Amino acid sequence: MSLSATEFQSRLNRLTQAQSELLTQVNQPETISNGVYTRWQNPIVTRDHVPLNWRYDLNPATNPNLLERIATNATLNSGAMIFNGKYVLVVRVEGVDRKSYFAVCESDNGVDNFTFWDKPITMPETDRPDTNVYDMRLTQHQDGYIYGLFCTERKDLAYPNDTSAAEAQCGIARTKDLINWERLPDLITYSGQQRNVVLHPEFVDGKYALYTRPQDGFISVGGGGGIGWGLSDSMLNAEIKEETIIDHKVYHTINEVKNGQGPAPIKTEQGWLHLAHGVRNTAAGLRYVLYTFLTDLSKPWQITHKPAGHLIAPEGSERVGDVSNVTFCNGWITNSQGQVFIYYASSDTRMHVATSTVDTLLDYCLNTPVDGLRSAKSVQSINELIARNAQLSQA
Ligand code: M1P
Repeated sequence: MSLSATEFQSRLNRLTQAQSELLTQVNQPETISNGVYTRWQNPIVTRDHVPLNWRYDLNPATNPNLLERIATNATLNSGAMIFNGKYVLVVRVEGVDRKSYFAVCESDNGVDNFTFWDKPITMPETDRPDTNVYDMRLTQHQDGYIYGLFCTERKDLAYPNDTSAAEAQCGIARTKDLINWERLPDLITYSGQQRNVVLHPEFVDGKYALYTRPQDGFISVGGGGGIGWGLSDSMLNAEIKEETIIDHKVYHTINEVKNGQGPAPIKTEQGWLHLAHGVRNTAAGLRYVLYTFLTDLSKPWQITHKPAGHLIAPEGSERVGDVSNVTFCNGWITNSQGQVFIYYASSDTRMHVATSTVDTLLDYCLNTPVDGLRSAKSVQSINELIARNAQLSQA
């Protein structure tokens, strides 16, 4: 039996009202923080933010019971930038069919009321169509274009009988308006696969500079891994002939298994401020955390400061989702007041924001002890701090 016209309208009103309440909800910062950054209480983009007309056939003649026709599974790993004075995210929206696509949403203040634009991005394909596209890093480049670098995933044809054998490479597109995208050929490197590739915002030695993450296989980086660096003459046929690892995987650290550059780095007076993710294995599976480091202003491939351990790790309800125990970030924004908005996804399921400032993150990078790589060194750092504090109380 179908809904009556009144019941149909009433169900539609309830759906519309619930979404409107979600989209206009005011977000508040957590009251306690570590001083380095502040988490905000509500997730900022969830699958329930996806517009109703992307999900429901609103015609009573063809959908008399107002069933959801195209459901969303998750909203996660989003690129970010200021665009036309708005805080804009290019969200990875994942359907229940496991296919991800990109969609822009915007907010006036960067912490709440994120609303999707009218339609998802129609991303042109190359001659070899993508099976799945995800995790776009946005870079406003010195050349005047906004670039979106993302993972393009396709069936690995070397293993025709293995239905989970996949190949990840770096897809590239550019735009001026975030609506019309020009798809460029995928990045060529001489590593097996690539994920987490990010375009540096400035030319280096007159070339385009890219952060890479070479990997032997789709999930396991194998002998590869680490955050890489390479130059390309052009983005029209981007090719990195020489790839150097600038931030290695290291035994018994937060990035023992793999790591990857997050968003494009922020330029500061003290160097380029980077955000990345590090992965280690546990009995409960992989654990993804976020960490920062600073590189030299004129040599962005040289790390000058790297605090020990993670900046952000999954907490509370963030710990649970489609892929639990994950924080992942590929978008952050710094505004004209030097505030930094870190847009991170928890457990491959929903988007959050944490705020800080450029000065605070620099202080964190410059003054946090480095990883001594041994328990004894960690204790030494604590004892040195206790001693300095003791001198304070004696003074
Ligand atoms: O599931 C966690 C993340 O796994 C991958 O990241 P990485 O290549 O560093 O392992 C990506 O699939 C990412 O989208 C996902 O969030």
